[in-house]
Amino acid sequence: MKIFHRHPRADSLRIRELLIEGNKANIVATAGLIAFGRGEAFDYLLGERTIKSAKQAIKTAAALILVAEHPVLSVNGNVAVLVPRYIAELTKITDTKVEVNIFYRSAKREKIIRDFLLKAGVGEVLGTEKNYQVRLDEIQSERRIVDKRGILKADVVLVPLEDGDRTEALVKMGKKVIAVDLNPLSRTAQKASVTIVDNIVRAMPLLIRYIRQLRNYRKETLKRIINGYDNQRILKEALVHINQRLTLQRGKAPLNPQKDFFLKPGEMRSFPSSLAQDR
Ligand code: PTJ
Repeated sequence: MKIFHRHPRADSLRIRELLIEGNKANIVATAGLIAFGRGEAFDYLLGERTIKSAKQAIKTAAALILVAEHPVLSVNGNVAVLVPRYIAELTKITDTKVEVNIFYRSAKREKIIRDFLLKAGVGEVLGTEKNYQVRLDEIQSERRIVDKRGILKADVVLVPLEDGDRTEALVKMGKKVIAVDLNPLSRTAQKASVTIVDNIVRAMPLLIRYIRQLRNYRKETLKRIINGYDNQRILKEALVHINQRLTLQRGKAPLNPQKDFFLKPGEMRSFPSSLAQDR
């Protein structure tokens, strides 16, 4: 599909196209298209930009990756198609290992994602070789199968577009978990050690920039950044930001959503009341 660059939703349309193409290539799960719909709605509320609190989370994530002994980036279908070049760059400028770990798991899809990442310039992709796979009892979903050389021994795990169960389990195992999730209310966002409330397509390039900036800093300085970070405050700031944007919109809204859209149980109306008055 041709996307006009001046279209007000051009970025969003481009992401949709990438995901649709990725779905046709069996990289993105069908549910991955729905997952982006949810993310997109939150991005709209955030104003489709990296807010100040997200920048602070990204800076802390950069510091965490730099002080880590075994940092690992867990890649699913959506993440693979949206930011392949930045995944490759992250592995070049840090010791981060890349592991394919998917929710809608099939050996065939894992290998397709691995090959896609290798083609994008990632040197080594973990997670697909049976002899290195182990099962984590702490996790219920198919994501429990992890690589001995990767997530199992990681001290810092970056988990973009994640489900809550695994984040909680990884934190319980003593790992620092960095989540990227546009929904500040999701269980992943609430449970992670550092939550980047931003679109992965904006967060990854900025993470790379912060890593380049911080990599010559002394470890003590990086640790100070990490120790001064408060994830609950960052989440609250994202919610305050959304709330302020919604409050500013009030008064401009043509309909009163409380009055017009929330029906009582059993009530069925074909038209919102304010429209019905005009008929
Ligand atoms: O490739 P698989 O099989 O591992 O499946 C991947 C999906 C994404 C389908 C799977 O992890 C899933 O079902 O995720 P959820 O539970 O829908 O959660 C996805 C979260 O990511 C939601 O909270 C969305 O708001 C958020 N999200 C979606 N797109 C983006 C995003 N966050 C940041 N950037 C995005 N582009």
